[in-house]
Amino acid sequence: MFFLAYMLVGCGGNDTAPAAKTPAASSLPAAPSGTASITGTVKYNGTAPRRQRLRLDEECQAMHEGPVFAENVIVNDNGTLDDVFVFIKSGIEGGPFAPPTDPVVFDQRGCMYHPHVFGIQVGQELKILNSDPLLHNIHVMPKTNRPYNFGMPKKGDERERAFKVPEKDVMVKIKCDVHPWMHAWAGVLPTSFYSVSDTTGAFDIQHLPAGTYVIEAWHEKYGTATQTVTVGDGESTAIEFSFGEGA
Ligand SMILES: [Cu+2]
Repeated sequence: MFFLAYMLVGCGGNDTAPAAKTPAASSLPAAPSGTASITGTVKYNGTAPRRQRLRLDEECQAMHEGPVFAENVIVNDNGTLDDVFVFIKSGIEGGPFAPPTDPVVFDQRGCMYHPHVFGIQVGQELKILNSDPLLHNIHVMPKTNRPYNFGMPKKGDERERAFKVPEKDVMVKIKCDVHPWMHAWAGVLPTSFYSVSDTTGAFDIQHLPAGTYVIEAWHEKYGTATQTVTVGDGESTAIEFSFGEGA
């Protein structure tokens, strides 16, 4: 395993290192910022698929009162889609930019990942928690950054990591090698101009400079869709994405 990791680095793969706490990180220029915003909704077309019940093992199921359902497709009560990652695909030049000082918290609780889909800026701390009294294994599978994999055996375990460079395909799968139903997705970007659709299908990308942007929406099952949006200072432009059977 160590040899493989060495080979990946040796072949020019980019490292995924512990969170940077060096002065160098704060000397980076601030990310572009403005008063424009892009908001909207992700609609679901068609008949909402029934959520699949997960077959947790006994130890994990014991932490839940009732059945636990898959999070790969969640159609909200209002006919929208939850957990769609919406981000600025192009239109912001330059970088790297100073990452936010707040970490992104990623928890393992009830043998599920929380959140299921999240965004993180390059260089931003990813704080990984284990809230369960059992062993989980964090297996992070980027394509541009270096993959890694470690166990977190106890409740209260905490580890910090960061992505060093933007991911070519943005989305990084994270899974647990102990519990096959556990997986999550991180969108790794050069800026924090992203949003994840919520339980009403809404997303909201704030503090943009005026400009023309390609916005991409990504869903775990239904793939991607893009739109080009021009937004001016102080303006908020609403857009809509559609996924599903009839999209
Ligand atoms: Cu696990």
